[in-house]
Amino acid sequence: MAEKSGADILVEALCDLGVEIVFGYPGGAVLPIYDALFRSGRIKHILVRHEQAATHAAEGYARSTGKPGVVLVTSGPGATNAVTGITDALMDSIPMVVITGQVPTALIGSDAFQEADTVGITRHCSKHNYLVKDPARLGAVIHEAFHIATSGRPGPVVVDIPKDVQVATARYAKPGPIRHKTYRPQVKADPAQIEQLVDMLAAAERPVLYTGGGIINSGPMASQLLRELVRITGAPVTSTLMGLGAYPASGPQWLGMLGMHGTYEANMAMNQADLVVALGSRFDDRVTGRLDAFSPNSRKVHVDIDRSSINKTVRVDLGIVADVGHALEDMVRIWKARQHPRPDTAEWQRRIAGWRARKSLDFPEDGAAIMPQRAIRALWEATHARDPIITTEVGQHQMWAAQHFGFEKPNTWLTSGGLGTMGYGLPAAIGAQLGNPNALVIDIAGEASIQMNIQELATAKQYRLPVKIFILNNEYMGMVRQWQELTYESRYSESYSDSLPDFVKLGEAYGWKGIRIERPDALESGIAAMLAHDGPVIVDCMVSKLVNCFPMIPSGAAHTDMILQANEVSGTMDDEARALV
Ligand SMILES: Cc1cc2nc3c(=O)[nH]c(=O)nc-3n(C[C@H](O)[C@H](O)[C@H](O)COP(=O)(O)OP(=O)(O)OC[C@H]3O[C@@H](n4cnc5c(N)ncnc54)[C@H](O)[C@@H]3O)c2cc1C
Ligand SMILES: Cc1ncc(C[n+]2csc(CCOP(=O)(O)OP(=O)(O)O)c2C)c(N)n1
Repeated sequence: MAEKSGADILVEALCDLGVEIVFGYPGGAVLPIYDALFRSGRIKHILVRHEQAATHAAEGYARSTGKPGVVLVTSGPGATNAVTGITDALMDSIPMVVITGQVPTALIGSDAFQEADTVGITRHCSKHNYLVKDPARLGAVIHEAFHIATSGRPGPVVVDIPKDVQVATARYAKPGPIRHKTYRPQVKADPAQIEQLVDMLAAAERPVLYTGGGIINSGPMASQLLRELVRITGAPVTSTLMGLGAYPASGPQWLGMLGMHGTYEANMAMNQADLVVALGSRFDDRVTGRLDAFSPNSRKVHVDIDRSSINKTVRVDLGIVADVGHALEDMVRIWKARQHPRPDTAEWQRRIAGWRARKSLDFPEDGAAIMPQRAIRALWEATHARDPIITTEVGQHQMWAAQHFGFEKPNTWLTSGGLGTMGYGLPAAIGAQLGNPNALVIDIAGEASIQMNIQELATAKQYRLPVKIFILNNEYMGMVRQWQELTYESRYSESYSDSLPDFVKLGEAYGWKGIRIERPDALESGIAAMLAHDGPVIVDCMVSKLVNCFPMIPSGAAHTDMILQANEVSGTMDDEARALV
């Protein structure tokens, strides 16, 4: 077997792993790899305009396709620019492999040109990382990196490759199945625990399924099984921000999202439940609110592939380590084998209907200006038949999208949940469009967030990607302004953008079509014009400036202390609920 350079080994290993697309940006410390990519011609390289965008594009590709995203950046600033996206992928459990160039081995530690301690910097924000010093190990390391990124709880893995290792030669053969010494994620649950869970579900009078991003991670089958479990048990379903689409928003048992900006019915059901079954969700603080008041009367079960997630913030009565897809399959099988009838939860459903009747997502209209919630609903009306993929930036627009755009399918909602990274949405849309060339992909944005990776307009243009950006332009960093209004007596410190670009002209400068929507009566026609154009379009939708996003549970408050609208600031708990707490 002939020897090859480390760079050629890397490219061959990526091909063996089925990698079709790499998001990257070149530099001195990765030139041998760029040369190997050029000579091979087997992998499509997407040249982004900033390394942070490469990582978010890889996340968007991964979340929308289920395949790992791959990133290639140079040493020093290339690697440090990628750190935000690596951290984002860790927080949201996104499978990603990031290849970074490093200065030659002999220069490591000498403050060489463009040297950064990439392994040190990414130690706490990656699932695992490597510094490869021997070209003979490179092939095996790449295969192992993909195994770790995609198995168990998915996450980002960084492989730092010094330039001399890219040039030196060694032999490479595709390895067999990876068997790591210590890393063995548990995917099948203990059968006795699933039996116990089924017993608990059959006996519950007020059950709630609290689903999360883990169901999306597990693959489309898990969503199908969740739907089947709900059909046979009749249990109501809520979801975290990260799990939207796993159960359809049009489904009969759908409670809506829970947590800080969740619906009244979802949070009240969690508060009053006698059984909470967490399926691939992690009891995030935006979900639990005040911990000692979180679902005080329920028994709790947590199904999670990451053992360390269980009992991390909320103590549960039954912790089940498993891939949630396998656990759901076992639950459905056992429930059916026992021929359990659908439990009679009529009384529970009646109470939920009462909470739902408060219509917590309703909003007042502003005759003169476009209400942002109305804009999201109009976007949904015009596009839902095409099953669009929606990405977002971070802020009020993100929450309004989560509340008002009904998601029916998994892998169609891509958002930065754990890190809350402004600048995520446009590159994520680019990655999603590349992974789903025929899909309608829309980034719902705020005018502040979109500027954080605005340079990526050029990337979409270069690769002829018909991505749409829909900006809800309120001229404020709206989410910051809302917190300032509610907790700092409306002292709007630095949350107004005095100088904004003309987004229509900016889009045109990059070769995009630009559309401005200014009045409520132009909303539908503006959206239609956006959809009619088969290239990239940026829409600057001017919305009512001072609207707040409700419902809202103030940070650290209990689910029962929800603000429904500005004039209903507390005490939304109904008498029935008050009696039980
Ligand atoms: C401005 C803003 C406001 C927000 N408000 C809200 C809000 O109101 N409500 C809300 O819900 N969130 C909100 N979030 C998001 C929040 O910060 C968290 O990101 C989110 O709640 C976490 O979702 P999750 O529990 O589904 O966990 P994820 O981060 O998706 O983690 C998934 C969990 O499932 C496990 N898992 C992964 N794969 C599998 C598998 N195959 N099988 C089994 N388990 C698996 C993981 O180990 C992990 O524990 C907000 C974010 C922002 C930026
Ligand atoms: C990189 C980054 N910096 C700061 C923040 C804090 N932050 C959260 S929301 C927000 C304002 C977002 O404004 P905009 O994009 O206009 O959206 P809006 O809330 O108005 O819908 C800020 C600054 C963040 N989430 N990410």
